[in-house]
Amino acid sequence: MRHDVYSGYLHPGFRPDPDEFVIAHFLFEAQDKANAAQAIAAESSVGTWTELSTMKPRIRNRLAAKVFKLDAKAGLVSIAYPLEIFEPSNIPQFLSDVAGNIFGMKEVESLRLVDFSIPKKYAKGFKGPAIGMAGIRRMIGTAKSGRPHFGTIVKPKIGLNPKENAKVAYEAWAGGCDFVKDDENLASQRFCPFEERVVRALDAKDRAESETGERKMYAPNITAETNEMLRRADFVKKHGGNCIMVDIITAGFAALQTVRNANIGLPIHAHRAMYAAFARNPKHGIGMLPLARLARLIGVDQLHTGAIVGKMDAPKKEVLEINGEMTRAWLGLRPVFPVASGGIDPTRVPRLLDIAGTDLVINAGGGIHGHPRGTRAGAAALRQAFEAWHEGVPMEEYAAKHRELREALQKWGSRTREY
Ligand code: RUB
Repeated sequence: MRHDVYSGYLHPGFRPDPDEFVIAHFLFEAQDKANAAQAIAAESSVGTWTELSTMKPRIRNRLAAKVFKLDAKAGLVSIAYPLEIFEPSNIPQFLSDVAGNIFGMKEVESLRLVDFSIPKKYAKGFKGPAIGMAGIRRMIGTAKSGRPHFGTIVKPKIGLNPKENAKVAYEAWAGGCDFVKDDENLASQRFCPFEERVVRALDAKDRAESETGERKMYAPNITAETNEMLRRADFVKKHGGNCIMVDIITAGFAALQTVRNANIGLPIHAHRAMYAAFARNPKHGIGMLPLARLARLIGVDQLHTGAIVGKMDAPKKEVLEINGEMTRAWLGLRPVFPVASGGIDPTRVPRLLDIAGTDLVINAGGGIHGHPRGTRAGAAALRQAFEAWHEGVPMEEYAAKHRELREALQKWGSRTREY
């Protein structure tokens, strides 16, 4: 490949105005870093592998992306894209620019989108969370206490029929869960049709609410073809539901945007199944932070961001950074409630809270339904683990007077030290 084709994209002294440019930061490896950095800028804006007879100075001068920071030693490059190259309100087009062909270019050996920023006026094309963390806290009644929310994923993740599903959900709420959700691969299979599942689970929710005096949430997974998702979201709304869940990565950001833009008025719980295909390799792909920013921009209200102490790869530093970004002010969009999920059981709760604080939905599936005395006891143990932490009492000491936590410790306690 001739190198000079990619020349002219380096602008070391340039300071992009954050109100006029999209700015993306990449980590990368390449034989010739200066050339590769320019190849990235070119391919994601006006250029390609050869000179073009069709190129006009007005195009090149106005629309070319600019490499304004290059640290060849660290393999870091920052690129500024003029806002004009982005269609308002179009996330797929945003990704085709900033995170499109570039990952497969021969000039780069590996490339990872680490973070990005966008001008406020571009952000205005997106709705952001309709309810957000504060709104969800108001729904459940935890705005004052600021305690974490306790949730569960009905398990087994597939296979229960609607009646069984509702029974498990009821037990979880009755035991102390605020939140019950479907799992990512439960949609509307023959053994558990969506409509019947929702109706029965919402009946169970009403019953649990009147028995406990607490407000509860249920997030049925509406993930499907986009029109079908809208139909399912509408069904949930019409039947008095108070949340919907979308597998945001497998469904796709455009589909998520369609759901959000339909203004259903229910919080969107965002499961991130498949995100690790982009984000797990620390050298290549799209990091969870940029994915989380896109989800917030479009408008999810709760987002899986990693459990740190659980079964999934979720490095502490990265999760804390994402949770921090999701809950702080950003472009006037409501904060998103971070969800810690995957391999959580009651015995891991104090450590999780020490690390991640209380602005958290703590979700446990196996860690509740795997309790020796079943779902209700598992949910109670999860809350007891929080109470112990909240009161500053060592878990083992608290467990002496709390049977459910004691039984959880007997089953899982020895594994806690692994993390
Ligand atoms: C939870 C579970 C979820 C994970 C996904 O079940 O498997 O799908 O939350 O991971 P369990 P992440 O509690 O039995 O492990 O939240 O990191 O995306």
